Amino acid sequence: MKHLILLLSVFMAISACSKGTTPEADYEIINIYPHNTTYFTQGFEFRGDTLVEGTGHYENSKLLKYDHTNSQIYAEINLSSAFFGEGVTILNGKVYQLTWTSGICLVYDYETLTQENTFSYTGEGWGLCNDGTDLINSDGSSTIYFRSAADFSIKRTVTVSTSSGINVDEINELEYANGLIWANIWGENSIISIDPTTGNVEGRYDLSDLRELAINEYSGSNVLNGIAYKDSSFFVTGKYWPNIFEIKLNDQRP
Ligand SMILES: [Ca+2]
Repeated sequence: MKHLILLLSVFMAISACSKGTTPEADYEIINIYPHNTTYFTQGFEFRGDTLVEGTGHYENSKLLKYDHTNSQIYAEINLSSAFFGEGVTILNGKVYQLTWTSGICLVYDYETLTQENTFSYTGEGWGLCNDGTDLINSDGSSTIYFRSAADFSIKRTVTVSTSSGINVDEINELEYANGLIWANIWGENSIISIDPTTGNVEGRYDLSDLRELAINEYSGSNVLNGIAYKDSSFFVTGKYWPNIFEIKLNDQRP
């Protein structure tokens, strides 16, 4: 691990120099934890110190609770082979897990991961988070849906767009923190922050260097996907990545 951290320091220094007009990187690495390279990460959220992760792919979708510091698994279930797991969030003692094209949101008891209920929805399921009241999901488009936790009905939507009025689609895994929605953009290895009231993009963070680090350690590392927030840090990973990176995102507010 020490060698990896040294390598990281060199890599970050080179990266910062190469940015030229942007001397300050978009983030700072605080710590690095292991991540199982068989996990095709689709949902990523902390409850206290416990990390809840949902993974995808047919016949290999899981829901897990574990200790991110040592990968000790507290609970794990396999989804039906018919389901391709997607976003995951925890609200009021329940875990909600989307499925990609099945139109089914699975609802579990948080403590036991026993499935208790299902909700149906129209369209695809991608990312999922919550603001303490409503469930918030993406579907790969530029629309973000705010839904009732009681029945998954749509309460309102926002369209994610830049200050130039350009819609941002491919919104994937989500996290709600500091009054903003944080989202992976599928395929871009970047994170944006979104005003939940207007849908305006407030900040954009290029994390592609983290994917390079992941690939250097495991060549099968896929795209960045997975944002979790705990104790003022963001924890990010990707599909099949060998690492979870604890990072501080630099403040981009004017
Ligand atoms: Ca998340």
